[in-house]
Amino acid sequence: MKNINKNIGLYFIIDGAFTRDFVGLTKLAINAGLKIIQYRDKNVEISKMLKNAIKIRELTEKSDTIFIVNDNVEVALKSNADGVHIGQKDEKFENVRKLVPDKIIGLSTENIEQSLIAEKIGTDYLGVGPIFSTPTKLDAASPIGVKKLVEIVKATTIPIVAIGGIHLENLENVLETGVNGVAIISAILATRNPEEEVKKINSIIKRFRERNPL
Ligand code: TZP
Ligand code: MG
Repeated sequence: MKNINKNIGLYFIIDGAFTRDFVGLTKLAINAGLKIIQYRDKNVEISKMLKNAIKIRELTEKSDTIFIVNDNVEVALKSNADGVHIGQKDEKFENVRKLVPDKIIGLSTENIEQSLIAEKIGTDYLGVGPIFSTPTKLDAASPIGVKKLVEIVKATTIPIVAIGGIHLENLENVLETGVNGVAIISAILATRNPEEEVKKINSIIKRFRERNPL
């Protein structure tokens, strides 16, 4: 099983609401050297999700790219993914840990209280946000902004991935908060050339890390 570390960089979420080219985008992610990808697919039945997850697993298996399934523990288990990402309203963390004792478990948090609890119960990483407003997740809480994100980064020690409305123009401001990674959907998938966008994002992160080593 692959382990998560603090050097996350771009955490690319391949969201079925934006694309059905899971194979092409997974290959793109692996070729770009991404540390983590997540498969998110809110509007399909479990059997379809499992089929796609298995394809993504096949491609990521022999790579260094960690593969996380959003929301669904069963799909994560059956596809042999490296981990699962759950939200505050999903299955309780303790139950998920029992089901997947050896997998990476990420938890979404929106504030400092939730983040401290998540760290205490043994979450492997946090997805904190939304940082900025985003049309991608309509039921998301209000944006917390970078100041609150800094507070959460300072108060916790586990890896943090910022999420929500992050794009090329605000990426550096988000990195400056001290987060380990940035989760991005629409700023990659709602563009004409996702490969170009991934390259641009990667080069901004690389330049930032050269000046601000972990
Ligand atoms: N959780 C909080 S905001 C969000 C999720 C899944 C959506 C992020 O998508 P985008 O397009 O990068 O803003
Ligand atoms: Mg969820």
